Parts: sequence; structure tokens; C-alpha cells
Amino acid sequence: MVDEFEHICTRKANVPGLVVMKDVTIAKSEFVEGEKAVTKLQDFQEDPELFRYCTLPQILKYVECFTGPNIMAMHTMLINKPPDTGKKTSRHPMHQDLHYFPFRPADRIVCSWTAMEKVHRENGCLVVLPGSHRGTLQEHDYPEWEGGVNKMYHGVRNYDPGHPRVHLEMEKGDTVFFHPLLIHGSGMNQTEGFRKAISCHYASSDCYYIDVKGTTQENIGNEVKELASRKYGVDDTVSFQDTWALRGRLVKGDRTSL
Ligand SMILES: O=C(O)CCC(=O)C(=O)O
Repeated sequence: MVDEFEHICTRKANVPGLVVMKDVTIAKSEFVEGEKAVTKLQDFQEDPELFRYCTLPQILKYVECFTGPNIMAMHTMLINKPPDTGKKTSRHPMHQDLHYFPFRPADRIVCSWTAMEKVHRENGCLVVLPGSHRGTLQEHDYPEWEGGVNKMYHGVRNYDPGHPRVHLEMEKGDTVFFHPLLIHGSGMNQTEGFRKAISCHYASSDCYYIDVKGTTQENIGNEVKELASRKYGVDDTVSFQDTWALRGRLVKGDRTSL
């Protein structure tokens, strides 16, 4: 999978629908190229090698406990957290993944996140607020960070800074499964290396889409629609929900609703 990542970064592989993201500070530098410029690949559902991750029986065995038998891979990412450039932009603000999802119920959605190498506090492991998944979806927006913040990296506006935190230090291949309301993020990468992880958000295909108008998710819904219309040249007849229905891919059972 690391080889496939490199092929994509050096444009030896071209994957339909794939979104290649760059760090805000690195994107401005004309001297950084290839895999060193890429911080994240999103929506790799059409890449057979990377998508193999989403179909691994040893992952689906646990996923099925949350989703039941009809399983959709809704959101796929390979995160290549870069060494911080000094602006602290390699941090990922604390957030709840449900903020991005216009489908419910939340209890039928689960994330699997697998370390592709040893992750620890120095290279920016995941940080979670245990128990926060029992709360409700909070308001999210771009944090006011001096060094800038990456596109789409919204953070929870108000969370209790005194809430206990757990740093998830993991070995290569270790996987964590978590609820979409769990408040989590990741710290700065203070090493010279890139910290790689691969993840998939699964949902039961029996989930249903919701209208986010008038909710805390309206801001992200509008941002995603705007991006989709620029990327694909479509007008705003493509809804936030459509952008998800187009990307979601069945991995097991029947596609009943999503
Ligand atoms: O891998 C990370 O650093 C955090 C990823 C994450 O929480 C996300 O992309 O939603």
C-alpha cells in the first residue's frame, strides 16, 4: 500500500475521484514535490490496491458488530502526516467525524484507523477524549490558528480543555475502531519522518440521509457542495447527500438505502 501511495504521488497511477491534499504551508512552497507534498489521499474507493484495506476480513469482523451485515465504505483516507514546518499546521484539530456525515443513525457508523508504522506522541498519534461519544454533535468551524489551518480541517468550537485525554500510541498494523461522535484529533509531527495511517468510515447501508439545512452541519455541507461544483463542474443540483452517495461503496451484504 505504501508503494501504491508513492505511485499516486509521483503520478504513475491515476485514480478516478481521488482527492490529493497538501499541507497549507507545504502547498505554498514550490520546492516540495511528490509524496513529501501530499498530506492526505481521500476517496480512494476506485483504487483496487488501497481499497483492499476496506475489505479485509479481520477489519470487517469488528465493523459488522456496529453496522450489521449490510456494510458500506463511505469515506476512505490515507493520511501522510508531514514533519511540521514550524507553523503547527500538521496538527489536526479536535473534532467529531459525524460533523462531515449527512447520514444517521450515528451508532451504525464506525471508523477503523490503522497505523502504517509506529505512531507515538512525537509523530502525532491520535488523541481522544474518552466518553465524548456519549454526547451530542457539537458546532464545528475552522480554528483560529496563527500558522493557518488545512482545508476542511474543522474543529469543535467549545470543548472542555480539562476533559481527560488519551494518546493512542500504536504499533505498525494496530487498528482502532471508534464512534463518529468521539472527539479526537492528532498532535504535531515533531519528527523528520512522515506518519502514515489508513482509515475507512463504514456505515450500515440501512442508514438514511438527513437534510443538514438549519443544523450545525450546514457550514460543512455548503463547503463540500462548493468544492464538488468546482472539481466536477457541476451546478448546485448535486446535493451534499449526493456527494456521499456517489463515493460510498458496498463491501458486504446489500445496498439497501445509502
Ligand atoms: O490521522 C490523523 O492524524 C487524524 C485523522 C482524522 O481524525 C481525520 O482525518 O478525521
